[in-house]
Amino acid sequence: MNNSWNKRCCALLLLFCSTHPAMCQNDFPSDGKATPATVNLYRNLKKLLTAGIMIGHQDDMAYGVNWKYEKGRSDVKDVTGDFPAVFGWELGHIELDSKVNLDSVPFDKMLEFIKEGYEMGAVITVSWHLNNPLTGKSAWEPAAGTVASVLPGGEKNNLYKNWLDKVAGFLNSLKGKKGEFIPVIFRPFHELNGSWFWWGKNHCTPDQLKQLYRFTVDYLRNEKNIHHLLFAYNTDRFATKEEYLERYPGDEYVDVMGFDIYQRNEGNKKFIDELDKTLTTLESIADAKKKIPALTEFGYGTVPDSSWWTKTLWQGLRNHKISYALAWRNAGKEAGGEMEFYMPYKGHLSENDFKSFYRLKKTLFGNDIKGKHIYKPTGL
Ligand code: BMA
Repeated sequence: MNNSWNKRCCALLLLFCSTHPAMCQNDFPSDGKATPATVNLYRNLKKLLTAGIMIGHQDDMAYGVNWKYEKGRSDVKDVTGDFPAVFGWELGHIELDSKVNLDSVPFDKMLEFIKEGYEMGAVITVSWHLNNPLTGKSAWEPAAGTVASVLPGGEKNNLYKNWLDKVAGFLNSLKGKKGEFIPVIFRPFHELNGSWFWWGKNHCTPDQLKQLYRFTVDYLRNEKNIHHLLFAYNTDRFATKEEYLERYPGDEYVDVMGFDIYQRNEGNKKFIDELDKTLTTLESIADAKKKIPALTEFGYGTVPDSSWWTKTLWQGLRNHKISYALAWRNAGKEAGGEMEFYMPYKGHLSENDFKSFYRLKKTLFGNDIKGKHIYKPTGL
């Protein structure tokens, strides 16, 4: 290049950077138009990787074992005196215009809880167990052709767009005190390498899932003009890098890379080994792509082991630099009489061990991240 070309390029670059300052810094979310708070969150989440692992909980402020909607209450807080650092919420049934989600959480209450979490300086993540658009049945009832039916040209594409309009309506109502949008880590189509949901592995090709993911992100960004989201790509347990990336929609669509893992019948040692190994693979994939690794869901149903937190979970997590680990919901007694919870409550047999887990330097809860100002440019 000759000198005058150099000068012209430089001038253009300067002009571009003066109108798009955030984009000229190195680390930017996948959405080139992400709001300032979203960019700050993205960068601060990366910085926080060296500080420790934020511990999160689904539906934490809404209910716990034996209680519902008691202001300021949380099972995590009952046990530790502190809130989680990450709050997970669920949009399933918003697509039906329902006032409550599939777990009976009213959307108007959820909105207030999200605002509260944001004001505390915590991270907000949202999942969506949306119904099967082809059959009208639940997310867990796959039917051949569902994914194809919602893609452009498919018979349910208009219906799916209508559902996304409702998601967009909710996301657009998430505003902080100054009217700014509250950044959210949105993780659609989670556990996509399993086959229990209609978007799962046996019910569509890798290319169809990629198209579905991209369509969803593009629609929210470009048609609904939503720019306060970080997107999480989220499998279940996986064995290899190839398996993890088989359905990956592309770097322009993803900010957080995670997987879900639940301990079931395997012993502690097997669970620790698998968690440890899978996190190592995840970290190397996320590192190569400059994305944020996270344990997007975890749990050991009813935690039937009094030292599970420090002797099992922490043993699997301790050598890793991941952003957060989100425990699933403390539903309490289900309609059928069985108990569902993944965090201890006051009086639970793992309560004391959870306090020790809380005190570990590298587990981060509400008070640990409050002062980090993760939505500010000068955060941390
Ligand atoms: C599942 C269970 C269900 C719940 C669903 C969506 O893992 O907790 O009870 O309806 O998640 O939140």
